[in-house]
Amino acid sequence: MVDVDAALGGAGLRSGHVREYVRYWAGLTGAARVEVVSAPDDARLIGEALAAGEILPAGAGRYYARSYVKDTARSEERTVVSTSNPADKGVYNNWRPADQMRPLLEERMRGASAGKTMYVVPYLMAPAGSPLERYAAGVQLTDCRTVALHMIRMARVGAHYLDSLADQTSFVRAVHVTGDLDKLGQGTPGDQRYFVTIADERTILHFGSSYGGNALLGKIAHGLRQAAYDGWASGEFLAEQFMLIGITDQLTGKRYHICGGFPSASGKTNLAMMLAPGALAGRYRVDFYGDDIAWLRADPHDGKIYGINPEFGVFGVAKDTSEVTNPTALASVAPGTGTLFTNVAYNDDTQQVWWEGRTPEPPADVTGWRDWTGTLISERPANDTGAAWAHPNSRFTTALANVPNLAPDSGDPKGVPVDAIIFGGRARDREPLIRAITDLAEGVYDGLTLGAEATFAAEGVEGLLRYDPMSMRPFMSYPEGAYAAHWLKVIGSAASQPIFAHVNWFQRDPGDGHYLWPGYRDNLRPLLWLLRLKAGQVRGRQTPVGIIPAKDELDLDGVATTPEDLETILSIDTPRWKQEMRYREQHLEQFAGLPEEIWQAHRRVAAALHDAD
Ligand code: OXD
Ligand code: MN
Repeated sequence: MVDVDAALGGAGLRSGHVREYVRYWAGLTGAARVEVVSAPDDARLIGEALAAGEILPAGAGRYYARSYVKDTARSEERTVVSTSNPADKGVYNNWRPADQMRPLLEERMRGASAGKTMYVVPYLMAPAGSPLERYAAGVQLTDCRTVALHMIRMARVGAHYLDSLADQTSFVRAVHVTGDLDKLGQGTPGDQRYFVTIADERTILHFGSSYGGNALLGKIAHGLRQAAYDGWASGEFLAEQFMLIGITDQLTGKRYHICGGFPSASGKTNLAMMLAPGALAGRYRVDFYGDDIAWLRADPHDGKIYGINPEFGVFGVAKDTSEVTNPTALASVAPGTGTLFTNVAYNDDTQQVWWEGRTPEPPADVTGWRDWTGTLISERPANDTGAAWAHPNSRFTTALANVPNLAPDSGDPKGVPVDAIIFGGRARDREPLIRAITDLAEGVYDGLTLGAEATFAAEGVEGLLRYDPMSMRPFMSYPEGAYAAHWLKVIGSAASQPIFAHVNWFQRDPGDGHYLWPGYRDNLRPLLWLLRLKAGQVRGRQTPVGIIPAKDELDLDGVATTPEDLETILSIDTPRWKQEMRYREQHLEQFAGLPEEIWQAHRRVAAALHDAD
């Protein structure tokens, strides 16, 4: 039996509650050793992981890892939210009783770390001193060293974060056991994996993966699922899969902050890391706060909504990241940043990495290049030459401090006041470039009906989006009706409320399919319009689905667009919207206890569309 007290005491982890927790799981999983991890251990752990062949060098101060081939993405089907209260079952949270799931996970985890080290990773998902600090502390136990290395990049990691807690019991117990990846039947009817958040016990039990969102428990399981539940149970805050940016008008000195949710593949990270377009760069600066999670609370003193990014790093999708789409991301993973790449292509000889979209064509000389599975490109089977070199969900993991335009006040424990909340999904028609919503219930309604084009035709219904409420569908931890009510309560309690907007950078010409808006840096322009609208400097044009910019209100200096394309993205396709309203009704009807304000918002929009004829 491992001497847990000696290991924890030696590392300065004094809390009796933490010791009891570690003792229990070290015993159950049968770990051979226990080791506490703090951020300064990074260099040593990197050295050990290199020596063990778990990671490879990817140029100066960067590293590369391949995951097990059947362990490459977050698994939604195997993810469960548990509590002791059946009323917590929602449409999306895959609720199961805690008294059923805990024994099941304990059975899977029993003895499963035999012979391995259990890394004890004390962490904080918020800047220290945050008003939400009591919801931010956690201790992840993991039997995988690369997971510990990722956690050091993605969370504030150190024993002192736990020992300084006002309430020593208030930490999330986050247990990660990899299991024998070869024998878990991933994706088959006999799948052994389970990723469970027992939300009312603030306990996370993940078994059967050492990859990303399944294994870095501070991020999604704690930062989103558990925090959303805590925010609701305490009535204090919202935890959302949102990016958060700052915009500074260097002429007036005013600073603005915008957060917002985008379903996957709708450009959230690119937007979060956006720079001002050349023609506007002299006046506006865009600062980065976070690309994936924001916690929002109303401040009782000044009546504003404050947002914080609880994370410490970026776990970004590598595919399609280039000088054109996201130069900021490339700078953030430059040599010397300590970046960990996962499942991209790797060159044994040069230690370079590459992924689809990094450059228009893969390296011409394939010498030394291996794909993400480790197969030499030169030795790929003849029928396999067209397969991607990098996995589509390959990633880079880098600390926020490496992002060149990280906001100077990103570590402010209070967070930053939020001026606007935006939603946006990839939609080829109907959704204009931007429509602003000034009514709270209509804004929340818009978030609840957020969707993006499904990647495959959904049951043949043309125009049907895959709805992804607030971009939280995979992370919902409590019922949707209560979720909507909590949104109305938290934002409604602020004396000065953010403006809402829905954006879409992805409208296409129905004829030749070209994008009607250039996107990327130019996306700053509609956001500036939104801030001007909020300040009463422009009036826009009221439509049944919100206020859209009058053409002369958008600053288009230097934008490559045509008057025809602009006309389309600044107009409302009423027949398509009427069709959409029927789908929305079906979507919302699934949610028990949806507040009457949301239904009223839906009926108001439907009536306005009706009257628009
Ligand atoms: C996700 C992520 O899965 O951020 O959404 O990694
Ligand atoms: Mn995400």
